[in-house]
Amino acid sequence: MNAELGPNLTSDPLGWALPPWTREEAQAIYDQPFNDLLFRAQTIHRENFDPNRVQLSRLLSIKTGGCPEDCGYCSQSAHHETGLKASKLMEVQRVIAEARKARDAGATRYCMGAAWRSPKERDMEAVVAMVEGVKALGMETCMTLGMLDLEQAARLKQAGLDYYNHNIDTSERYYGEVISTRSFADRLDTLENVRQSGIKVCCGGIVGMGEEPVDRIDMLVTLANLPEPPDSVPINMLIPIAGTPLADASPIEPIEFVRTIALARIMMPKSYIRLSAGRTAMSDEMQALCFFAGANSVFVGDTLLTAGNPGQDEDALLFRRLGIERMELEAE
Ligand code: SAM
Ligand code: DTB
Ligand code: SF4
Repeated sequence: MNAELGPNLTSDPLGWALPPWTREEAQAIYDQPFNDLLFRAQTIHRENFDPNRVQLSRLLSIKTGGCPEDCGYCSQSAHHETGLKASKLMEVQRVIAEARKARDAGATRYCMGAAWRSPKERDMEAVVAMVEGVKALGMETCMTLGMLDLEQAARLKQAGLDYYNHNIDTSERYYGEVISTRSFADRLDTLENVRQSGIKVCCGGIVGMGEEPVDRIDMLVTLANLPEPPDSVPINMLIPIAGTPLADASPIEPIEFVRTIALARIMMPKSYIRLSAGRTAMSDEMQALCFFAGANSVFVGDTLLTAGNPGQDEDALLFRRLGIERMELEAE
C-alpha cells in the first residue's frame, strides 16, 4: 500500500493506486512535490506506452458557428458576439479531400466537429458518408456532434466510427458556471450511449476557465471512475475568445497545467492523454514537460476548429528537438 495516499487506497502489485479514485487520493497525488509527481507519471507512462511516440490527430470543423448551446468558452455559440461567420454542413467530398491531405501530412486520426446541440435526422446521411469516406482512406475516424441517443450512436458505429468526442469540460460543481443550456448529467448520458454502442470514448475538458484546482481534480476523478476510463482524454487549455464570457479568464499557471496532465496519466494509465487546444500559447519547454508528464497525443495542423494551432513546421521542429516520433496506426 502506498502510505502517503491514505489507508483506503487499493493498489496494483507495483504499489500504484487503482480506481475507483476518491478526490482525496487524487488531490494527494496532484499536490506531491513536482519531481515526485513527474517521476511517477513518467514511470507509469513507460509501463504502458513508448515514451518517445506521440499520436497525431487532425481536426476539421464540418459545420461552423450558430450553435444553440451557450458554452462560455466557445467561439461558435450563437449566444456570444464573437464575429464568427456561421456555415452550413460541409460537402462530403470536401471533407474526404481534407482528410486525405491530413493523412498525407502524417495524421492517423481525423476528427470532425459540428457546432450542434445534437445531430438532426436530416444530417445523419451526410455524416455517415463522411465516416465511411474517411475510414476508407485508412485513417481512424472521430466525430464530435453534440448529444447522441443510442440509435444515432449505433448508426455511427455501423458506419465505422472509431471514436466519439464528448467532453465533460470541468467538474460537476463548476459546470453550471460555464454552460447553462445542458447539464453535466446530459453529458454523462451521451457518454454512456457512445460506450454502449461500442464506439471508443474520447472525453476530457478545459482548464484555465477560472476554476479551482479541486475542479480539475474532480473532473479527472469523474473521467477515471467512468465504467471504463475514456480511451482518449483531451486536456484543452482555454483559448480565450473575444466576445465570450470567458474572454478575460485568468490563465492557468503552467506548472499547474503540467500537474493536471501528470494526474491524468497516473489515474488513466492506458488512455491517450491529448495535449489539446492552447498549444500556441505554450512554450516548447512547457510542451516538453507535458510530454514528460505523460501526454502522448496532439492535434496537428495550423487550425483546430476555429482557432489556431502551431502548424506542421513548428511541430516538426519541436518533435525533432525532443526526439519524438509520430505513432503509427496499430495493424488491425
Ligand atoms: N459541439 C460539440 C460539443 O460541444 O460537444 C463539439 C465541438 S466542441 C467545440 C468540442 C470541445 O472543444 C469542447 O467540449 C471544449 O472542450 C473544446 N473547446 C471549445 N472551445 C474551446 C476554447 N476556446 N478553448 C479550449 N477548448 C475549447
Ligand atoms: C477537444 O477536446 N478539443 C478539440 C476537439 N475536442 C473537438 C476542439 C478544440 C477547439 C478549440 C477552439 C476552436 O478551435 O474553436
Ligand atoms: Fe456548441 Fe460545442 Fe461550442 Fe458548446 S462547445 S457552443 S456545444 S460548438
